[in-house]
Amino acid sequence: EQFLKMTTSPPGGALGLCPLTPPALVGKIQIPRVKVLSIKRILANNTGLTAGGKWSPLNCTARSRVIIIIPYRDRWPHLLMWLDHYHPILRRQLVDYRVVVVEQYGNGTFNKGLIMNAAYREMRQRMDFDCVIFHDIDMLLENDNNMYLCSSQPRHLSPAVSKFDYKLPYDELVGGVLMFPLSHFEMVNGYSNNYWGWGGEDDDMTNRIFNKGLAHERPHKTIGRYTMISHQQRQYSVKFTRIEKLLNTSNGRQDQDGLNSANYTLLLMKDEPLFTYLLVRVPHWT
Ligand code: BGN
Repeated sequence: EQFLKMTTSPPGGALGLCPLTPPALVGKIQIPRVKVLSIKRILANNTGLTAGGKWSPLNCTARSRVIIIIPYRDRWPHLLMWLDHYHPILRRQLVDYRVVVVEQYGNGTFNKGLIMNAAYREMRQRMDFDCVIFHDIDMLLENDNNMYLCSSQPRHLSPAVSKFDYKLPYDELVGGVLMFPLSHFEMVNGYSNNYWGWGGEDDDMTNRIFNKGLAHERPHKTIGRYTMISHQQRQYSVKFTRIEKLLNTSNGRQDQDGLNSANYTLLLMKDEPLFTYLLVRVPHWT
């Protein structure tokens, strides 16, 4: 009988597609103010994950295979909160997903765009997926109807953030949580590698998206709501005028500066129980 079961329902194929609105969704999610977390405790609440922070639905075929890339620096407590918050949500959403945390080696000036490109390229070489989400570590989703599943356009999942009073600061903003069908992320040639320090790499991405004739969509502001964990605002490392200048000239560089030119060395890749960890070295900023 066991054999019959296996031959009549091969993995994936014979199962129906997962519902667009999974029945386990709860809608509004309470964000606890303080929570004592440890990897052990988070693991206890998230049995059934595969090493590397992977999961896929058992009883239906997921609509999309998603990797979530989190650029990381110096925020261990935030990472614990992220993992504790999102693993259960992603399972309720019946997403086939993998969580990828990418850290820049050393303490030189941070280059978020470059390490996000690096993580994308490394994962692309190693597995199949069709949807990629770039996720700030400090953003906690307040409503699980905001689905982590690609549609036909790039999608800015975080239009309403607590820090900005749940109002979009400007219409071109795509920072926070941004999702792409694979083909679109490759069409825009990923992120620019030229933004060192805080700020601007997301605005550059907006230019890239428009420049290729794409447009970002958004969930309704009642659903695309996030609590931003409070922390000290990072400072610009580069003169504001330099970032502005880069932004104003970004369109001409798009096809030479991005995924196809990301210069980095992968130092380590490790499947942790709750996430895949990548450590990359990037050139020094001069
Ligand atoms: C903008 C930043 C974005 C950031 C948003 C929200 C710049 C470019 C300056 C020319 N843009 O000001 O990177 O996501 O604020 O915090 O700094």
